Amino acid sequence: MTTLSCGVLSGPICCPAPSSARGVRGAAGSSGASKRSGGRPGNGEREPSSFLSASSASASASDSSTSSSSSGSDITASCSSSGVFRGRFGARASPSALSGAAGRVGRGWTGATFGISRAICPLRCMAPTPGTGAAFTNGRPAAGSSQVDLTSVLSVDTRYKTETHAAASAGEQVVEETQVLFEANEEFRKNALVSSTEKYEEMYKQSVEDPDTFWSEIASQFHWEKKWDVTDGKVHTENFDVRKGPIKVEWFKGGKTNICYNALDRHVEAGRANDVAMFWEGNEPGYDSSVTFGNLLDLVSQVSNYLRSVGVKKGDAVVIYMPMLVELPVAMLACARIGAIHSVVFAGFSADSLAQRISDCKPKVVLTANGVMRGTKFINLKTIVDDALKQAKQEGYTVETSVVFANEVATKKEETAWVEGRDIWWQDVIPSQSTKSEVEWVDAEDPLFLLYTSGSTGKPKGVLHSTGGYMVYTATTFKHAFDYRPGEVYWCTADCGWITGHSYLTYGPLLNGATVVNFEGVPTYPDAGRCWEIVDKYNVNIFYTAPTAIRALMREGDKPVKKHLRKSLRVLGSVGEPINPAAWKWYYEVVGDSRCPISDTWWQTETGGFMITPMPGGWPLKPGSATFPFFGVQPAIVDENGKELHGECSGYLCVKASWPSTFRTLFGDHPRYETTYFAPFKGFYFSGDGCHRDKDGYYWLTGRVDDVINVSGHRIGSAEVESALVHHPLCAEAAVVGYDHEVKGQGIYAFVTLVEGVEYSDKLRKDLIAKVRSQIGPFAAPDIIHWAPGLPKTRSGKIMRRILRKIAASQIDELGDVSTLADPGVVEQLIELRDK
Ligand code: 6R9
Repeated sequence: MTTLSCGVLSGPICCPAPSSARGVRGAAGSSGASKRSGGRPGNGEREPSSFLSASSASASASDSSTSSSSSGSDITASCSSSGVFRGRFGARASPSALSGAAGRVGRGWTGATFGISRAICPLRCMAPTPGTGAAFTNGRPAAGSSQVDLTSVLSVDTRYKTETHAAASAGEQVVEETQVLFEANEEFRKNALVSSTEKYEEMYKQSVEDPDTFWSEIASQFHWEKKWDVTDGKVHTENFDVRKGPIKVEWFKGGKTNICYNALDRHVEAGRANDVAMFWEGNEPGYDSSVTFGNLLDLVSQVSNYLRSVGVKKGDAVVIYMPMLVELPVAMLACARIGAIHSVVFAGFSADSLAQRISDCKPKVVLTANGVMRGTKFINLKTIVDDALKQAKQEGYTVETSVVFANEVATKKEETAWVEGRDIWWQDVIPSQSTKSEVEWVDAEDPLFLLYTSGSTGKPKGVLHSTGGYMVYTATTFKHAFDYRPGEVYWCTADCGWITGHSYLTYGPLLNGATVVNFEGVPTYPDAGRCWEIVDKYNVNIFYTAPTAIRALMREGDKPVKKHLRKSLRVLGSVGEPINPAAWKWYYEVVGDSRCPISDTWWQTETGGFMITPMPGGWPLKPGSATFPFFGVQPAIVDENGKELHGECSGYLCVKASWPSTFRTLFGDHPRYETTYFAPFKGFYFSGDGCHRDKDGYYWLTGRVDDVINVSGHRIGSAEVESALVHHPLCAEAAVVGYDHEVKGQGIYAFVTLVEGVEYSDKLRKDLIAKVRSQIGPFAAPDIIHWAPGLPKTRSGKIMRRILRKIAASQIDELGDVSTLADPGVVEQLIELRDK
């Protein structure tokens, strides 16, 4: 048996102070925020956030001075060609800032090479189409361009209809940026899975021209108890066009398989039972364990047998609210093994959020733990679950069984609140189960999991993924985007509460038989070198994290990195938000010693797997660009009228056709699935992101264009935060927007109107923040509360968020036309109150 998550917490633990208000980016923005630092979540307190929320990491030094890098680079950088970079951070990178890299190359980046990248561009029609891009200039609507006309969409959320374009126009600053290309050296390229642009081009072409053959060949490498149906040579059916009927996507229908079998049994049967499947590293250094594929299969089988014993059947939902113990992926795989649908809720969400998700999917069982330590902070998960189950009961749904993992490292069993008859200790019921568990063969189209994500309205969306296509796609993307080689150790820092933890901590790597590192803690505990200590400890070859974590670590300087060898690192990855070139360069030069390509992977909860991503060695990288589409992905950049733009352009990022892991619906709300994603631009899946394609065909994601704020890689709907704020009895109205934040990417900026006669005070500010923490979770707490006696509204009563975004960004001279406001005087008042 394995020794999992046991031991006793010892010794005093010190925690670095959280970042101060200096974390706010933007000239005037920073001063405003610093005056409001009292409004931030409690001093010295660490957020119970996932690793990806490195925002709460300690910070001292300002900008890290990136050391000029060492020799021995495997990836070489090439010299610059001027171009336009559209990044959220807009900071001008002088050519000299990047010249260290360029200087090492000794090979000029020539037009000839651009020729190659143009040739490989899957959207080969690179010549700008006159007129089509006219509405945008570098991602912004050109002067005089028409406002987006989304009024024709099928009942899309009203706010979305009116605000999409405003958000896009309020978007990123466009700056001239020197584009430096980073190219893998000969040796790396020679051994890469996709070793040349020609190979990519050839495979990409087949994947879009004949997706059925392309994906069937890959799918055949998995175990199928029964092969899928083939109709007229097709293994998939789809309708992406609301005008042609209901949106529908199916891949490998009729095929019977099991993702757990493919992720575990298949490797055990191939003689790999004793190979390590997962290294678990606890929050506290010294607490760790390793689990072989054999161990993992035993554990999963035991949990699945238990679930069966309490009546969980194929198609039933199971909610998992657990910290990053080995038991979390185990619980997911156990559900998959018996055909149950898992719904993992990030163990940083509040009781209210958990209750909402429980009431929505009505699980028979909730799997949880009594508590967890994250850094120096103890989080009492059991009381949150108790609260949530009470709330769900009041709303009419009663959970019969709550299985509680006794996490002795964090808290004592005796100190855990208990509801007799409902609660049961994990350790009392799981280890006694048989380690043999029959596999439930499910249809490729049977649901695998539900994962809630924020949208532009208050109610989170239950994104539903099915089994077969998701399995094939996550495995294939993992392999290619990280150029994975058998035997390599891979570390993804994401929590399983987010899609990254599903697709690239659990399913993708395990399907490939990779050894995964699962880390319970935070990147800066006990110090800023923790990540690199872990990299050396397990000889991590592939390291995948989020820009927010990179920025937080970068602020600590190079020393904590250089203290550790990091020789094993071969490929780095980034996910969750656009990575600004300064962070990219630091990650590349300091963390990767200028040796490791960075896969900046663009994708979403909805897409299930990588959509636009580098394939290391396949083509040169541009810092901040996710580069090119994955096999089978057909991106389209459209203008506000839904017209596809060609060549160099900016607009709304859509996808033209299905890919195997397309989400199939929103749980219990197919109409919302259609109106949110397929109605805005007819014939396309709309991602909600803005995007620029440069003259070489590289894709640059520029952030959300809807009312979703991306805080430390976590999607938070502004409506969700607003709804939490107005729950406070003294809050009359709230409007929430995002603003640039140095570490978190975006911070939450809330304009709040109090009820008549109530005095604005610091105490109230804290209470409002506390309200959001308790309603959604600490990671959604507003960074800034801006008192607003009035909000800028049109005569029809719609809040003009465009103006609020400008005020939040201190771009007062860019407010634009305010004459259509019911009361233009409100704007003046808000500007005056900015620092109050
Ligand atoms: C995987 C994940 C999705 C949103 C997405 C976009 C942003 C993710 C990105 C990126 C630029 C990248 N995003 N990866 N933006 N470059 N490499 O994060 O899923 O939580 O659903 O968020 O995150 O805005 O629309 P999810």
